[in-house]
Amino acid sequence: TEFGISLWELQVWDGPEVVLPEALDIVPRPVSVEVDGDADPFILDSTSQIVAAGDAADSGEMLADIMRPSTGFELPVVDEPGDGGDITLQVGPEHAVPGHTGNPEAYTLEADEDGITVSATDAHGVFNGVQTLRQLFPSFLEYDEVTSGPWAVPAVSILDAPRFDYRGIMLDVARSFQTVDEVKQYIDALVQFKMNHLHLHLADDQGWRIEITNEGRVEGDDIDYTRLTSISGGTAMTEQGYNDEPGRTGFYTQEDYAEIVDYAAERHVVIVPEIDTPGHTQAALHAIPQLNTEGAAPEPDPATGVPPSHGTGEVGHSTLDTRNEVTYTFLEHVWSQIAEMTPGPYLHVGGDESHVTEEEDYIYFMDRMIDVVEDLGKEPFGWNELALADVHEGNVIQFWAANTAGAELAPERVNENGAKMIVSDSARAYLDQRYDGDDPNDPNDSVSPIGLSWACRDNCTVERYYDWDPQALFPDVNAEGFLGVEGPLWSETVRGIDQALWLVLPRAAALLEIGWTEQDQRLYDDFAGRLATLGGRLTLQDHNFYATPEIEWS
Ligand code: TNX
Repeated sequence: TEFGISLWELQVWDGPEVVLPEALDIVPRPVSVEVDGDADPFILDSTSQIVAAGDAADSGEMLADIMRPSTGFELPVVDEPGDGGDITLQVGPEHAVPGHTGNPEAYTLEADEDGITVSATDAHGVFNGVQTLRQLFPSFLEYDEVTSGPWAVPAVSILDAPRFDYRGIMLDVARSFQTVDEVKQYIDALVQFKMNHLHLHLADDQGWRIEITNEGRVEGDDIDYTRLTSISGGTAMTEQGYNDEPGRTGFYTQEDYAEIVDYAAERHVVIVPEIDTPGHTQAALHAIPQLNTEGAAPEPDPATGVPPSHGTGEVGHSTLDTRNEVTYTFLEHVWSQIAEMTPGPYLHVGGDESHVTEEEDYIYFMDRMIDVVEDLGKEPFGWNELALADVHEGNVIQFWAANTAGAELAPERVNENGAKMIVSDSARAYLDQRYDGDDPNDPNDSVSPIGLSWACRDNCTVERYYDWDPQALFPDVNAEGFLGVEGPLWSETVRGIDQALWLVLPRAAALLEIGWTEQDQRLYDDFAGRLATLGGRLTLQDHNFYATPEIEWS
């Protein structure tokens, strides 16, 4: 053309390059970050105090616990300001965050030479602000031995609030067990990226991980519930793919579970317990003879003519007998004990891949389970197959794969029945997938000796896991129908916390940013830049992660 540019170039030019403002190295990216480059930084010193009264006190103590070992400073947590440079955490109705009033997770953070102040209307907001503040200090803040400073924080003004109320990560302890301490480490590693729900997959074909006692059995119920863990607490996944170690066995006593719930709650994390039903129930059927009615007998494997055995990776062969009252006696007892131990609002009834349950039986079962859970004062939660049932307002549908039962009905259930949607698209949010390579039996095919590959084949990179919009997947679903996002870690190939964290990080950080940061504030290159310094932090915290070559770790 006369301007010297070809038409082709005109067509591919799609507007000015979008550049996001500086966000320091904070993950997830806050709503707004204003750095005052001319002002002097805040410098923590040996006289500094943490001022945190009332509802801010717990976050103050937690921050002090992180900072004392590395700084060597005393850092007393006090009610009133002292003389040195202070970190002030404050909670009160007068600290409503402009534009986000009423959101208990919103906070502001102001730092200058004279001090740092984190303010919010709720303890959860201050806790979130503290997670941000950790990332403003040098990485060695996270180390457990005294290191020299200076412990400087740039002069900055931050205002922040989440996009979604639910930002979850799942841990499958059924296929392979994780101890209480390992679950705590998982929580520690993920709360710094503002995870606020931990979904525990407590029962599946391969194992049952939560103690249920016989206390409170209804009349006529002769089931010995202790067998669930005395028998199926001792089973687990057999080896799979390159991971030829069998899964780890074990279970949580009710005290263990309470310890996890409390540890999570102190960090503003809600536990979402799942007992997967009516399929994925070999472990329950194995332990409880009464459940093995004629209607629960597994179909023989068409290839071999024998029923599929316990402990293999095969799913979809088991079902509870949906037309026998013993099933409901059993589940009402199990759920009433779990409800009692679970302060959070949700009980996850599973519902995925019930391939040997007739559809009408499945619907009958789920309609009843919705009532069971609601009668316990809790909100039913299920994989997208749950959408086949007549879900009620507020029930939660967890979308996982488009070509599965219920997936097509889910948008209608949200718009018409008032159900809520959690997006866990397997092709972009499944944390059990190998980072690359799709042959699980060939270690040379992939950097990932562990992990499955069915959901995103040989491209499950950080970029792919970051660069999508959960709402865009469902353009017809009302915005208020989206509760949030969750990244599940299935454990067929995972053994122990180091392997779990290796698959989860850094992809969970990508997913948690999707849950926190508005879509128009998210660009992969910008995220990759902020993520770069977090590898060092994770190392100093002793949390394993995959140092993917996609990121220029600094
Ligand atoms: C499908 S996702 C399952 C799980 C497996 C997972 C492995 C879902 C609701 N069901 O039972 O562990 O694939 O990626």
